[in-house]
Amino acid sequence: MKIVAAKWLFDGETVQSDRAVAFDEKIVALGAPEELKAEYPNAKFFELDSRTVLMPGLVNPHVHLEFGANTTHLKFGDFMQWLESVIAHRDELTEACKAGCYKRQIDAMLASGTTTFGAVSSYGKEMRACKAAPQRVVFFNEAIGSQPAAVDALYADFELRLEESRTMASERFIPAVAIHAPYSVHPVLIKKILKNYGDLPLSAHFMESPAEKAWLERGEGPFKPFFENFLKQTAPLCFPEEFLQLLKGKRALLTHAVHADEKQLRMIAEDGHTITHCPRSNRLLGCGRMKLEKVEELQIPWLLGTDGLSSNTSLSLWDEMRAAVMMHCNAELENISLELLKAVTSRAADALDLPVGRLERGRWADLIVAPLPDDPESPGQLPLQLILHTKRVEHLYIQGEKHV
Ligand code: MCF
Ligand code: FE
Repeated sequence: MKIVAAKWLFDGETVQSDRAVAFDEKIVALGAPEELKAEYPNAKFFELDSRTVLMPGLVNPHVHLEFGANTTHLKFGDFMQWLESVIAHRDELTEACKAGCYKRQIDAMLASGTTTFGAVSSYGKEMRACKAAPQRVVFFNEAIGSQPAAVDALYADFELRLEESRTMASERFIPAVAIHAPYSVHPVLIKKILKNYGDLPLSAHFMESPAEKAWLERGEGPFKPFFENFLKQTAPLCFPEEFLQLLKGKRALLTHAVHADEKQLRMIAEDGHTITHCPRSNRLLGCGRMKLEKVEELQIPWLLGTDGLSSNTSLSLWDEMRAAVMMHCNAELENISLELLKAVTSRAADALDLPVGRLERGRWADLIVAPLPDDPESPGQLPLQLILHTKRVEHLYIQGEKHV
């Protein structure tokens, strides 16, 4: 067993000082350093530098590793133009991203302190790399396809990938389901998937762009010619509310929700879903700012995701937190900083139903130590200072094993 004592500690909810954590694979106790030393005299004792913070490892619930080769291929600024560029470069980009490319992304996440990530996968090509990752991975097998005639074939392909991921299931590799979006997945396919795999963790993109809103709510906007020309489809598959109705009874992670209106947000709140906020992706794809204040007013739990390198420049949750602080420019600084730290630790763990994200007895010892540039003047500013300055972590443990 190890005991790590810290001048500063964030337990997933609050900032504390002069505390220690005793752990092996799991956290055994959180308490005053001298008390823990006395209680576990045989444990190895470490005292951290006072200019560091001990905290739970970060949880990134939404990343697409398949598009990790993108730097300058995809067009940023407008969602439809981005989507068209994804379709044009999809094969080339996914071909360019092989084992080394997945590993680079996994290592970058590790170096920045991410101990759990949710990998959204459309083809399953990165399954092995995710299985081999040191992190805990929720592997979201994605279903996509809107043509009724293709439902059976799409389901069969989805099922193959899902079942393959199931053969790899462990404490550190959790098979899960992603429904791409309300505009791109046929309701019959959604029903079939949820009937057979409704007990697995569930994620879906929802109300991301102005184009999605115009199409789903009014059958108008730039999605109209897109669907007519590419897929001979003249009307949307379902209204946003009908999509949410299909998910009723599940606790889904809904990604983006930038253009969800009050009624839809109320449904999300009532049905117990969570919103994964991806501020940099939203900015780069021309989707705008999610109304964080409305989401908080309705008490919808919100998480923070990086999305993939198809709509971002890094997979660091610290970069994402910095962007969130800047984007939500009317939010009170100390408050949004603390909320962001909770979003990437305790709230994300709760939403994924994983026993991590809090420094609490019985949880997996997925821990990080983040450096501070100097001694903080006041604990109230510590979350903000941490967010403003952190790039890499000094130490990282997963199930008590040191990886950084
Ligand atoms: O979250 C972003 C933007 N919204 C939708 N999809 C994706 C995002 N990043 C990657 N994607 C993937 C998605 O999984 O791009 C494809 C899907 O496979 C879009 S549909 C051609
Ligand atoms: Fe995404």
